[in-house]
Order: sequence, then C-alpha cells, then structure tokens
Amino acid sequence: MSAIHLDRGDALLVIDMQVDFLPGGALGVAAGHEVVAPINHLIALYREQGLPVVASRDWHPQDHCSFAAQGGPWPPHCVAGTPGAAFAAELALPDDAIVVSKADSAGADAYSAFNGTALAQQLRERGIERVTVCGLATDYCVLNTVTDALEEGFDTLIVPEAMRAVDVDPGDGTRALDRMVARGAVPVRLNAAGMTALSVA
Ligand code: VGL
Ligand code: ZN
Repeated sequence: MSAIHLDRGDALLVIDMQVDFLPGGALGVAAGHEVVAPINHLIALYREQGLPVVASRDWHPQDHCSFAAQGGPWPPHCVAGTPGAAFAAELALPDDAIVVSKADSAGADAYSAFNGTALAQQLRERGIERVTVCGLATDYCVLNTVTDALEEGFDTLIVPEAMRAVDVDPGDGTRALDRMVARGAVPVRLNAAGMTALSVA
C-alpha cells in the first residue's frame, strides 16, 4: 500500500456537508455524521501544507425543480440561506475555504460541484492537478463530482470512509464507488500519517 504524497497541485473537495444531509435533516443520509471526523482529519492534512480546501453546497431556491411539490424526487432541502443549508456545525472548515454553491436556479438540478459553477477554472487558476473528494452523498453529488473531475482532466482520489450514500436502492453507494473506480478514481484510506492508496491504479 503506497503512501500518497501531497504537493502543491493538490486540493481537497468537501461535498455538501450540510445540515439537511445529516441525520435529522430534511434529506438526512444514514450515518452521515460519521464522516465529519475523517473529513476534519483531511482538512487538517491539506491546511498543514497550505493546500486549498473547497466546500460545495446544494443551494436551492424554495421552488426548486428537484422538490416533490414541483414533481421532483426529493423533499425540500438545502434552501439557500436556511439553517438546513448551512454547513455542519462540527465541520472544521477553514476561514479561507473556497465555497461553491450549486443548483441555485429553480429550473435545473446539478449534483456535480462542477456543473454550472466556476470550479474547474478556480482549480486551474491555482495550479491544481489532483483533487481528493469526500462528503455526501456517495451515490449523487459525490459520484457526479468525481465523474466530472475526471472528465475535466483532474487526477482524482476518493476517500470511501469519508462518504456515505443515500441508498434509495440498497447497494447504490457500493455501485457508485465501483463506477468511480472504473472511471479512474483512486480510493485511499486515512491513517495517522496521511493517506494510503487502497488499490494501485
Ligand atoms: C444531493 C440529493 C439531492 C447530494 C443533493 O448532495 O448528494 N442528493 N440533492
Ligand atoms: Zn439537492
């Protein structure tokens, strides 16, 4: 198992760690709170080296097309500016985290943090070549963000212990991880010293 060495081309992407996606929230992901500690560990690793931390957030208008009242699949969640849309209180986001708001117009949904945002450009401006992705939910916003990161040409590490799935159908999360790996994402695990590759790409 080879150690991952972070360098100046690395950035961390923390996906949708919002109150509504944690247990008790409007679209609570089972055991979602369990990822707070590993994500805080990741944030500390990146900040120690002065590397950028990006935090995406679902940022919907109250009549968003993904909500059931508009015929969409989800209960209302992450309405911009409401307490449910806030980042989890226990999340140790640095003051200079780059916040990316997505799916913020009524007529379109966007699971990927790259979809309809300037994220790819913001990363390239900083010389980022590799991203590490963690957060919620494995089978929606994480999956789509990872797919787009690879398509945009970023090497992509994923941290399974720092993600949880909605699992509308049992196994969705596992299948999403398989798809990310099939597309070229490299799964890593955390240890006291940093990160280790789980499999050789
Ligand atoms: C998400 C469902 C609806 C996510 C966002 O962040 O994974 N899932 N909106
Ligand atoms: Zn949403």
